Amino acid sequence: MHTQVGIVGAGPAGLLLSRILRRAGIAAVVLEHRSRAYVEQRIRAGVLEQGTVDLLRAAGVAAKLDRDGLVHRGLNLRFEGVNHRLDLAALTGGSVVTIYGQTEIVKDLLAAHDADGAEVLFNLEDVAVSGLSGERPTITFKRDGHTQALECDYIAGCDGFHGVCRPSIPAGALTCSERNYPFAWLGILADVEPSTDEVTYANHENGFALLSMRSRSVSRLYLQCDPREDLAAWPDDRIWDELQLRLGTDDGWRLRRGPIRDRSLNPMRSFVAQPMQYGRLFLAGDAAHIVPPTGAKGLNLAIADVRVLSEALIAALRDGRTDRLASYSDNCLRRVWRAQHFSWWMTSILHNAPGADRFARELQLAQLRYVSESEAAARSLAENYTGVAPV
Ligand code: FAS
Ligand code: PHB
Repeated sequence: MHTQVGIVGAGPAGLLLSRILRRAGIAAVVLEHRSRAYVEQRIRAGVLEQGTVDLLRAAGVAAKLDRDGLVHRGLNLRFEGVNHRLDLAALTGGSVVTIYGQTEIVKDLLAAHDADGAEVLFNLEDVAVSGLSGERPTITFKRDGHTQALECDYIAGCDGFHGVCRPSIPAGALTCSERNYPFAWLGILADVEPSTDEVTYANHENGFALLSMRSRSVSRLYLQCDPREDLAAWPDDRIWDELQLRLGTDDGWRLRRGPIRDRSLNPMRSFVAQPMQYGRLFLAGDAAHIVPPTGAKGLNLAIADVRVLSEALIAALRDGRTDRLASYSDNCLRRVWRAQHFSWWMTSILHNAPGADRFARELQLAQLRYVSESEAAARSLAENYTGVAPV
């Protein structure tokens, strides 16, 4: 078998890349080792930058997003018992974010593939890539017990942090940088009306908490916990009590409670592999970089990589120009590192690291007060959060 672009991974990066390439007349095949049901139900990100919304619209997969997405013009920071709203739109000359679950984006992209008759290969085993430095990189995989080979002109590694593409690059060809954080997020999805109109981040002496949402009737909340936490030790009441404590304000604000239909423990890390390419393999999304979700950047970074990679692949395969492929990694990494810094900074001012001393705590509060009182400081956060910060 042969295709122009073999795409490993049916997450948002792989599916959007496939969609854009196919609309440009480029042949692409998506290969996924999980089932379609698993991929569609994986609960992850929720905050979309305008650039992400724009690219989804341009790819013709934003009808539901435009109908159901919640446009947010601000966000809230809570600390020392007080809520501080940052007017993102006013601070950035009109930039906003849109709340729309990553699961919905994946479903919308799969529906578009269905409508086009574009096949996504699910439930594959032993996916592997080879021949990366040659003219015919190849993806091998097992399907229904039979090993098959897909020869490609190019391979896009969109297989996430735990995928096979990045590890297939010779160790000496990559420089990996990382930070592992001494805490994780316990996340819940609850069938209850969100208790704030906009995303709310809280720094409490017990730890970080976040109130987000997926619709006007579904809340998405997180609280900082130990990475080794046992979810069984967190019955519903304990989760709600701790969220109320950390998100509570001195004016008696109450958190609405409801049935929790999903809970998960998410480790926190910062990671970058550079360059994001080797031979005819190009990494996009979590396969190349991971950010702590505090800055709501992970999904947006993945989509931004796809914008650059899709344009470069189209230039090479349709127009015969390979210069943009040659500069793909350089064109991504400045944005990636800007998002890395912002995500690390948001994480450092909002989480209580185990063993943090008084000095560290006072530094956090000083930064939070500065962001809440200084227009210049607030504008910096707003520019980065909405994705309009200069890289
Ligand atoms: P993905 O990981 O989404 O997709 C990779 C795909 O490749 C998966 O379908 C996987 O099954 C497949 N794959 C892996 N190995 C394979 C193989 N060998 N062969 C074939 N297929 C293979 N970001 C935010 O902005 N906010 C959040 O709150 C947030 N929460 C997160 C919670 C969790 C648990 C995780 C892991 C990430 C979270 N993120 C969050 C980040 C997340 O949204 C990612 O940035 C986003 O999924 C990136 O998309 P992809 O790069 O497509 O990678
Ligand atoms: C979410 O809605 O899942 C979300 C919102 C903001 C974040 C991270 C996750 O920083």
